[in-house]
Amino acid sequence: MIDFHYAPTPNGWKVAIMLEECELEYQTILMSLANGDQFKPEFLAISPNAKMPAILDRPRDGEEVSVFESGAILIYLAEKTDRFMPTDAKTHKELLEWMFWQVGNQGPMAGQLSHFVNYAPDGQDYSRNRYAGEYERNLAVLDRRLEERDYILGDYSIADMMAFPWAFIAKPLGASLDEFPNVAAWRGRIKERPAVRRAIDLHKDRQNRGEVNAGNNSLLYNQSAAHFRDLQL
Ligand SMILES: N[C@@H](CCC(=O)N[C@@H](CS)C(=O)NCC(=O)O)C(=O)O
Repeated sequence: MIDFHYAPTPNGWKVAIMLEECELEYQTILMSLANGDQFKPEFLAISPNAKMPAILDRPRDGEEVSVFESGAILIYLAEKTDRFMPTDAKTHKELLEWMFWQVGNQGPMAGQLSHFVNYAPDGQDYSRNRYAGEYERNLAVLDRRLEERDYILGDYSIADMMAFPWAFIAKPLGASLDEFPNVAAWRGRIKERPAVRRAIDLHKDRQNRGEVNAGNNSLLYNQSAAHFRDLQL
């Protein structure tokens, strides 16, 4: 059984998609980021950066393993199941390149853009434009990569699961995919996968009833910074 510490955000969806694709046995531990679940000692014990997603794998016949950072989690699950990860040396090298591209480029730029689109006070045009430009630059990088392929590595893999969620929400982030037809087609292909639909819909009933608060508001971000300042004192 895998404990999946989760809130319904793009970073959470990456892991939800892989768990659903592999039909692994898991239970979600739904987090309220706005209420500070990420700072609870039991969560920090498995995710020291105080961010979800994180997992605790509790195999019947082995030792418990905790993993934080979405990319590390997907690689761990791909190695555990032997699925969605290429084994030949050249494509494996490309997998690492695109995983690192996602966590070092697309993810942080999209996350910051989301903050400025959704939560920052008005009058932050420089920052918002900076992140919008970087988000679109990353869409352009992905679009070029998809010119002659259906998926980032040719076959569907964890590289696609990493990059899909932030492209999935391009419109709410204020970006159009019209200029990125390869990304638009790739997004459409992935969106129709049953496992992806199940992952995105995880706890949707509870979200609709207002019981789930992913809660990335500006208060949360300020709390987060303050929490770490306190820890350093
Ligand atoms: N690089 C991390 C990013 C994770 C991340 O930013 N998680 C956000 C939600 S999408 C979070 O837990 N935020 C809580 C906070 O900032 O206090 C990953 O890919 O796992």
